[in-house]
Amino acid sequence: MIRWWICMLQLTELFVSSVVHLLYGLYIFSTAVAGDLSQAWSEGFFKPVSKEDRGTTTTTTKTTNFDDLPPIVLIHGIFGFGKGRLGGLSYFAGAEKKDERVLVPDLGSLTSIYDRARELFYYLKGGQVDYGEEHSKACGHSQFGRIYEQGHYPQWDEDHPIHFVGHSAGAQVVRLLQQMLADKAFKGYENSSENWVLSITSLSGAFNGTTRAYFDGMQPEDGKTLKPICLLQLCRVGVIIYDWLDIPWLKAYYNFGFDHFNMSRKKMGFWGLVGCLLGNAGPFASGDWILPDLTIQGSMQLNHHLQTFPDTYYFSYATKRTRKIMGKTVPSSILGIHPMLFIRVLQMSQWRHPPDIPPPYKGYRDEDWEDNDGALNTISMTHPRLPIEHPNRFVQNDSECQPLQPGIWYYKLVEGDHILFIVNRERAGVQFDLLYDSIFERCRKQVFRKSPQTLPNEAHH
Ligand SMILES: *[C@@H]1O[C@H](CO)[C@@H](O)[C@H](O)[C@H]1NC(C)=O
Ligand SMILES: *[C@@H]1O[C@H](CO)[C@@H](O)[C@H](O)[C@H]1NC(C)=O
Ligand SMILES: *[C@@H]1O[C@H](CO)[C@@H](O)[C@H](O)[C@H]1NC(C)=O
Ligand SMILES: CC(=O)N[C@H]1CO[C@H](CO)[C@@H](O)[C@@H]1O
Repeated sequence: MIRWWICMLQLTELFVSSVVHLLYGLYIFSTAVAGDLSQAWSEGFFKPVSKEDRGTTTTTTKTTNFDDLPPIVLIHGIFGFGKGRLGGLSYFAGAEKKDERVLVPDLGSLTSIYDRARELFYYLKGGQVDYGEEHSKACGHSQFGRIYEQGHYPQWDEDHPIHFVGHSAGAQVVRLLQQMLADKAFKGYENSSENWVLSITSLSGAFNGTTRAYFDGMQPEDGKTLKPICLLQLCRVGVIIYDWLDIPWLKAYYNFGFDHFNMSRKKMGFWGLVGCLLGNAGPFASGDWILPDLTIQGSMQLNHHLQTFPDTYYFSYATKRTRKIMGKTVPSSILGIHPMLFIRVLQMSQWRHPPDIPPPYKGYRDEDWEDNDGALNTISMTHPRLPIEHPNRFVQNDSECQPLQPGIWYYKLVEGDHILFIVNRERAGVQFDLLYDSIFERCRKQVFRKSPQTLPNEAHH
């Protein structure tokens, strides 16, 4: 009887969280469509929003006088999208307009950290995405992907380094890309080095995994496979069908990023769909998608060979929406937390690693992982701690860490949930501007390798 109740409770929870997530997804989607339609309406004719060009045409005309300025590249996280996807909607809620030279690449919304890092390189340098022979074979996808006729920053090298700002999983993408540059992992670019990256800013970065992955359906045993009935299973089926149907306008509008897996009905037919659904092929079969990279086990594996480099500047904002009341960790607010995240904040603050399976690492303690922002545990967001803790410094007041030193993760704690600083800027209010202004100002004014660049508008004086 008790078992039955627990089972019903779990199914109810699954139902509620599926509905909440689906509604939020639909809400975002319809906001994007409505935004586009109203824009088309006001322009007096319907002009389909084409993928790449939207941003590039405006930036190229703009950037001519800003050529000396290193770009600031904003990297989205899970379910994220870059400029041109979802019409005029901005993942970073328009923060990209705060500076003359900002790029917002689209790296696929559910692809693995590895695939995103490869994609990002070619987005910047130009050329056809090469996922690497070994990796592609192991994961069952094409070695070559999308072609970027024109790189967004082809001159990128050690003398023309870049600032990166990553949200959530985006922070790991940038770290992996930097390691790949150091390892000279791109064919034909044997000169690459870690110093192509001038600074990395992490916003709620997923450095050491999250216990939320287990609530959504990853098995805590291995951090790689899915539970038979869970939110992620529904998501998996939805994504496979979406990619199989391959409706061009819909995919141009929103893309999970699995094109290199050839899941379209035109390519794999009906039986291919069955094979994917049964788990014999596709990203979910080989584990080459984002969720396995977000478990504690997956992050440990990833982090194993990621370094913090001595000549790069690192800054991190860890978010938190919990507090301690009489020794218990609970959500710090009811109305302040996004409805989609509230249940998860509560659940994550109560997470207990199943006692019958070995802990993910030696010295693991549930209480370290209680504080969270509804998607990630706060402890995971401050700085990389794997396999040893990387150099770091807690910052309370921006003025106390100047001048900034490279090779150290400065981190701040911010009261906010995981999506406070993205998609919708009204929620964060004045905090939104304070945060992004300080990030952009740091990139432009405090972080240099050689001599400070002259800002174009200063040069004219
Ligand atoms: C996917 O399709 C392309 C051609 O459309 C082919 O070159 C490639 O080998 C295919 N990849 C896989 C993994 O089947
Ligand atoms: C690599 O760097 C060296 C020295 O910095 C330079 O001479 C050489 O042309 C570079 N090679 C490539 C392929 O860029
Ligand atoms: C930050 O530091 C400045 C100068 O040291 C000081 O005036 C200010 O009160 C500090 N702010 C906080 C929140 O501690
Ligand atoms: C914050 C935290 O607990 N980090 C852990 C990440 O995983 C490694 C496992 O090797 C631990 O050593 C860290 O303590």
